[in-house]
Amino acid sequence: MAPDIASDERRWIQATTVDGSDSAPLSYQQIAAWRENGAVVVDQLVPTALVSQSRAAIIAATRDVDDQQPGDFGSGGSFVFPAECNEFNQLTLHPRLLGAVAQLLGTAVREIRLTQSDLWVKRGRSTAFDDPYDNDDQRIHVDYPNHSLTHPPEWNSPEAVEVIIYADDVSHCDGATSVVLRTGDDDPAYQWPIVDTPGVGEHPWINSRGYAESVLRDSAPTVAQWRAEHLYAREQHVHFQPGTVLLYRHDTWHRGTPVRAGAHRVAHNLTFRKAASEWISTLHEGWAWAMYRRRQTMERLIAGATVDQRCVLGFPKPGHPYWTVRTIAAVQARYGPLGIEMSEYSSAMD
Ligand SMILES: O=C(O)CCC(=O)C(=O)O
Ligand SMILES: [Fe+2]
Repeated sequence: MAPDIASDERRWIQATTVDGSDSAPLSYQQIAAWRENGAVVVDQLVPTALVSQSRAAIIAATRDVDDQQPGDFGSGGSFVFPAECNEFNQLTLHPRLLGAVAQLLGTAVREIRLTQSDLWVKRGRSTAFDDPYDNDDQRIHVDYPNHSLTHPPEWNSPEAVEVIIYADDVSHCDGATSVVLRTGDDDPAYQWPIVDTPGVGEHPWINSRGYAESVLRDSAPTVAQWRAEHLYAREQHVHFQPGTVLLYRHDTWHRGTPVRAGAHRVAHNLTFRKAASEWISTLHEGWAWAMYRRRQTMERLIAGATVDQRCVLGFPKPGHPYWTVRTIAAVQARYGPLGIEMSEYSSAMD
């Protein structure tokens, strides 16, 4: 197991401020950090007010949860897109966030798709919970195995962006995400293929660091040794305040670390993929179930969204062969009562 590192000895990744336009918010250096090192941490990408309002909503909704029980990732489906929280939905499709994702993937906003948006209250425990599947002190991992049916493409052709929006201050709650920044093509941490992680191939799926590394020490000692030397020993921790955003990738080594006893860390986890990468699946129930709800939250979101935001949910873009005079009229008939504006779809037919 890797040694515990006191927080004053930690190497921190500090956020840099975003100051570009809404459609291209990130600087060349911020994009290069993500593309080369696998992660970049930024401030002022999304409005902090939306972050704190979503935080307040989930804290209120989960007031009765026992802090000392084992915790799994995410909200268990209770706070996923589309949620009954306008601020959370707005953050999920915030134009500056979409602009940043498109910059990182080198594509247009209309060519990206949302596949995850989940809010997670991670609760600090007074005593560690002794369970291999507990999320408090995670094993170092990459995320692709529970998003993609395949393996991430070659490093220089990324197809997905992962996002964590933090709603708390790390100096009050701990729970910093740790990341291993890639140093170049011959970085021993990033040799191809990326399979030496619990849950891939013969390595059993275990979440908790202590259990995962001890099982690997028995079953695959060279893998355990490599993970200790090249992954845990190189961890750097994300320094966050409310509104800080970590942008990383499906092939970036990282993990969640324990939250301070008694504290709550609220984090909004999102994933966007390129439209063509259909092997990256939507992580939670998704939009179809959401349209089986009496409140019509999803339908209202579609009607009120911009054309770009609709595309990110998979709605056909203007000019797509789906659109004919008759389909435009039919979709107008469905969403017109909810206020949809469809002139851009009609003009693209001319
Ligand atoms: O919570 C964090 O800081 C990271 C979580 C994570 O990596 C995961 O659950 O896959
Ligand atoms: Fe992860």
